[in-house]
Amino acid sequence: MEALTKDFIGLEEQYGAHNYHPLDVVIERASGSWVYDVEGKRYLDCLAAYSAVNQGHCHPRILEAMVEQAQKVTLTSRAFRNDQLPLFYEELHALTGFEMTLPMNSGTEAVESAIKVARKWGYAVKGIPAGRAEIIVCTNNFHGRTISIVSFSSEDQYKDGFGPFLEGFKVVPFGDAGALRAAVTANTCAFLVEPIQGEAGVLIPPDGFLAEARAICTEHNVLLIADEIQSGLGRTGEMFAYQHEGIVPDVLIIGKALSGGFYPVSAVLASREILGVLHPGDHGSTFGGNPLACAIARAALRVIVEEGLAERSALLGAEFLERLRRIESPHVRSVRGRGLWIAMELNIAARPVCEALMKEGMLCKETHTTVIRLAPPLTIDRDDLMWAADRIEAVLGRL
Ligand code: IF1
Repeated sequence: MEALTKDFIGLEEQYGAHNYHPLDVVIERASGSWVYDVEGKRYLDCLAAYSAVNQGHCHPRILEAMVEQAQKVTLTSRAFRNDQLPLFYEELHALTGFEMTLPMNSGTEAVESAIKVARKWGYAVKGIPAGRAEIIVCTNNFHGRTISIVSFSSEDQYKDGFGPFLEGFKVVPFGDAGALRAAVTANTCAFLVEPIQGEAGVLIPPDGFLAEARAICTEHNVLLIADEIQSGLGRTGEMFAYQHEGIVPDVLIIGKALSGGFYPVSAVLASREILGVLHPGDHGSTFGGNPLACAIARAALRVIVEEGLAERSALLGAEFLERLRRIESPHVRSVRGRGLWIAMELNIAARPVCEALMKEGMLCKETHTTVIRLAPPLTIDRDDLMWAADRIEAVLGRL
């Protein structure tokens, strides 16, 4: 390891909380699909900050919007109105068809907010007895890390040492519509689901699962809440992953690429009947809906639409998947994916493979010990993508 890199890592290990185990690359700058470390070495980014930089790093149009807005006004608080928030609302409505938006910051906050809205809707509209609302979630879910969200995690580590936990959640196997149907009671207010599970390793549910979940929710007056924080905004080859099954959720949660990686921006979208349960003082956030965030998000959405990033994801993703499936290696168990969101399931530990790929100039991250998750910026060049596949083939061939 070079001296400069070592110094930065030393400081981080000494003064920072050790809640991560990052690869030992210290990034100093980035552009498009490429990042550069403090030694000046470049790497192809095949993670895209877990899909927060679908638009590519430091996209010039988003940067310009950010700088321009930062010179005008950055934060007003919601005590006053600002001129960016209404335009952000209007553009989100035009893009998604949802009637209303609740602006927040991190993805976790948006999920928390959706849970609050769903419960309140359950009492105020559905008529669930006070304090009895239930929300159904899936095994292997990942929706964030607050106490309420880890309360319904099926991953032991995410809960270990953080109790006592919140009540009111039921867990059903991901992809099992029968189990969902059986879990619904008169007190169920919502079913919260990732249309494709990210942290679980790009797990795609059986065909028809979402459509059936939609039907069950409609039949029992249960809100279908889609967490598209990672799967949304082009990643899977559609603007939103729920479009693959031709359904529309009642509540849509977005984040990550909503800012193209410039700033934490998230949102909860729903109908007037649902978001209308919130009245002044019920919920809020100092930074949520601030003019800087809104200007950035507006530019980030424009880039996704005008550069056809969902279509790019579908086309390049299909080609990449096919190329990866042609890799003949005893170490590869299976390759799955949708759009430019691909998981290679290995028969060996994935971490050393990611470390070897880093040495070859390509960055990606393991999940669940044996899975390599690939999610490059949707703006990636076709040649760079094929180069990445060659690197993976070479590294697997050497092991
Ligand atoms: C980390 C994972 C990915 C998410 C979905 C909500 C959130 C996330 C579907 C919360 C966040 C992030 C969190 C980040 C790494 C990353 C991740 F491995 F942890 F699960 F992408 F797969 N819903 N996912 O994927 O959004 O508050 O973080 O903005 O290090 O925890 P957030």
